[in-house]
Amino acid sequence: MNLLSIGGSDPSSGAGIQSDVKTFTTLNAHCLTVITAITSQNTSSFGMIEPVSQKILRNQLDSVISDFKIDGIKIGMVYNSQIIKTLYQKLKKLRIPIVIDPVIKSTTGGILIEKSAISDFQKFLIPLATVITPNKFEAEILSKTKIVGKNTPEKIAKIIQKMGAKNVVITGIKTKNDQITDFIQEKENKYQISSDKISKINHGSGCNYSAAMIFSLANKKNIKESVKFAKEFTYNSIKNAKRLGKGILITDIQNNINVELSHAISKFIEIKNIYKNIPECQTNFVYSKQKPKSTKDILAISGRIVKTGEKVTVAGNLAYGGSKHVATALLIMNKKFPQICSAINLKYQNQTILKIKKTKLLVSSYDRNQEPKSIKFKKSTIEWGINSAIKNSTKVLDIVYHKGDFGKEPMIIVFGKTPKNVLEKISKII
Ligand code: PXL
Repeated sequence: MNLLSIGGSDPSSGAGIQSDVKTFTTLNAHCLTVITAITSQNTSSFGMIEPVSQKILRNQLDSVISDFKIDGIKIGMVYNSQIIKTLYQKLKKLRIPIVIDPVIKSTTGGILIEKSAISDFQKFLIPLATVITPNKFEAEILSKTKIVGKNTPEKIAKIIQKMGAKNVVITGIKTKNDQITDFIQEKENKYQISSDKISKINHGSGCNYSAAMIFSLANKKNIKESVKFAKEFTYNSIKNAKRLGKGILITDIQNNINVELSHAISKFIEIKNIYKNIPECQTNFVYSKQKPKSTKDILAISGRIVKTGEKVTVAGNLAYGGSKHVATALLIMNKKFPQICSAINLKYQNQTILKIKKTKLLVSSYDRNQEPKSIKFKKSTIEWGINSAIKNSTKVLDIVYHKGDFGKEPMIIVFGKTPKNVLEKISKII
């Protein structure tokens, strides 16, 4: 997948083009770039801006558009009217999802668009937007209206939508009780999505949000799914933000639960003949937050990895609470061995067990027949099973299996610290 980021260069690599290269690369997409301006800035202060000439801007756009099949475009810093009009001329005929992040001011105080360019931004760029992602401050500038009282988020979003954006997402609209709420105005419907707020002044989160959004849209996800993905991605980037310079933190997209699990699932379904290891009840691949309290803290595929002939496909999206069975097994394992955060279930085959026994992987099993009737109806069998398989083990187990019961399919569950770690173990046993 090729995604194009159009925006300014940030030498601190916290925001702008450099940040988008990191995001798209992490998401396994190829990042094309068209630079509109060069800024000098670091984590403490903003220096200066030099917009590029119309000639080199046009040439950059022609080079990428003439060569690549572009699946999505993100537009960030545009700085002046000339840049805006050139972008409009080159992009207006393309039928590709476009996310516009209307960047106005940097956290360190840099003004990223000339005041005189705002009206051309509204006139030429906003109509190109599949989604526009202003934060509260940017939405107020674009609509020339403060969000307060009768001037509700909906009213402000509709003003921006009237300028031509198909969908408007106003981020950070309300922050209350440690929650942060985004307001979404689609063509017909409107809604809010809230998530936990992390109070960390950072550099990069706005760029992470809009970049994750175009990635999701380019993957044919709808607006709501894309907002959820962008929120989750950004939440993690802020949570992992690091003090790399002397000033504010820079967001970090490396340790992202969502991304790690998606990568591992993509790798898993590409394993040769993997369909032979998918059980009748299909497969789930799960990854937990640290210290999960319930299966709601465990990310999983809301459908399953399903067998379709000799191929396997992923049905559904990643969602917390998306698995009951494998997630419950992981929850129990994690209680005893907190470093174990990922698991997958595979079809039980004698040949797999023989292979496992030839490796150094630690394996245990349980017999469903041994489950006391008294708890059979109170707790889930998997809970009892994993507990009984691990109770005598002082070392971290890699694999737990059972041979089934009347009407119950036998199963192998592979555990690991991360999805990547689980994949490494799978490669040794199949
Ligand atoms: O986060 C918005 C942004 C976008 N692009 C560039 C920036 C910033 C914020 O500092 O510098 C180039």
